[in-house]
Amino acid sequence: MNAPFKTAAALGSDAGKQPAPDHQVAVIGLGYIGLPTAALLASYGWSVCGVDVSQKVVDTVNAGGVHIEERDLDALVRDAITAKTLVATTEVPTASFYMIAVPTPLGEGNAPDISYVEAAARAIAPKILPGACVIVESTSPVGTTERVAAIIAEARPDLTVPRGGGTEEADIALAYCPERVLPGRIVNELVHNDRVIGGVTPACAERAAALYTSFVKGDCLTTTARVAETVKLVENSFRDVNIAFANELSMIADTIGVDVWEVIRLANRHPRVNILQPGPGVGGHCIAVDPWFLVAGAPESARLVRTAREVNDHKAVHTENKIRALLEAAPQGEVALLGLAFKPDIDDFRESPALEIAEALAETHGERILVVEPFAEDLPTCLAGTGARLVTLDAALRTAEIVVVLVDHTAFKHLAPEDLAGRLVFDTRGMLRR
Ligand code: SAJ
Repeated sequence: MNAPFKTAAALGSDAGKQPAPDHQVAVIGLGYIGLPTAALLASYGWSVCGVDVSQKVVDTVNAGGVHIEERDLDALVRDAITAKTLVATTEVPTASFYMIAVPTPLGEGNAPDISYVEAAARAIAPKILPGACVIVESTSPVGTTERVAAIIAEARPDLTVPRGGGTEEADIALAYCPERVLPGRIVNELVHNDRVIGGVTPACAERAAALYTSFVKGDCLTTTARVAETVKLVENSFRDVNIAFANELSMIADTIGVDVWEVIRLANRHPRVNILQPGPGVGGHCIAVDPWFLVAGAPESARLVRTAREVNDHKAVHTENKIRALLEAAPQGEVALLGLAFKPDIDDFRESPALEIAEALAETHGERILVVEPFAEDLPTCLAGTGARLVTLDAALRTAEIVVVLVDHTAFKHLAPEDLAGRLVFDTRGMLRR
């Protein structure tokens, strides 16, 4: 198709402007999404420059190492560094594609903080050449891609920057393409999941799609930037709302005295019912955060989404209170807390309800807490000095009178009824029933 933005070659000859180089990608932010994406692009023949503000991260990657645990990532990075198709730096280079994969945390009052995305846009602006394409991957409130366009337009009056709804020719392209990969399966899902690619204009979406179709085996579906931004928030809100239903059911079941796991197991035998699993609350940097971005965009309308967040946050308090009751029931006993991660078989403790519960309990009962977490070498800082101890599962089972399953790590799944006989047991994940 004829792109309404000017191609690099055209600009190089007829506009007298130097065009963006071909086949070079700059990935801004070498975290859980940026680093796997950068290494994967490198393995698909792109010349990739990974950019991070942390010199330590840059040095680790340039040495062929990784600073995060993720299946298959270490080999991918090592191979790309050895092949010199990936290099890391703290400075944004000139490239044909810029991919922004920086954090978008929650600020005051659960308002989205897009300052890292804005900083990335400011760093890209002086380097960008005609024909280049900027893609935002960070989970963002609706309108963020247009904000990036505005920042670049302000810094570069010499360039024609595309505007929302516009179709006129532009010097650069801008798009939003949300990551949707599951921690623990990132490398596989980067290749196999479908992608939603939203352009500030239709031509921008096509330009960005050229990057994704080079390595994605799923479908690459194009739309507008605002729709793509909303899609991402909706996906994670959908899951949060559904987990909130399961968590609310578990609290209702506690009140009316029925076994929630049995209720869910049997209800799910209905052909159109599929209830998710209750737990100690919802964690991670995505599902526990992103719904607030949707709420911030339409606070009056987003009542169910807000309530789901509140229900899931409250589930952690409910769980903590149930453990406190067990501590009172066995006043001299130690409690073994199994797991601190936000979900099974990962080393990620961000927004983890298990960690939050352990921290709250340690404030009052530190000396009685035995933490078992195969993915931690040391106690997290918030537990250090509280009296809580990090021990092996075997050591915990030697003395603990109370056993609480907070995370259903595979390493705990061999626990048998005889291992727990004579103890007070609270299984927040239903692991022991499976
Ligand atoms: N959880 C439950 N019960 C369940 C399922 C999950 O309590 O039945 C809890 C988990 O224990 C965890 C939290 O929810 O604390 C989130 O875990 P998750 O596995 O549902 O999701 P994440 O945060 O690892 O990844 C999600 C994914 N989004 C969706 O499934 C819609 C992933 O595809 C996204 O890319 C990712 O968020 C992200 O980065 O946004």
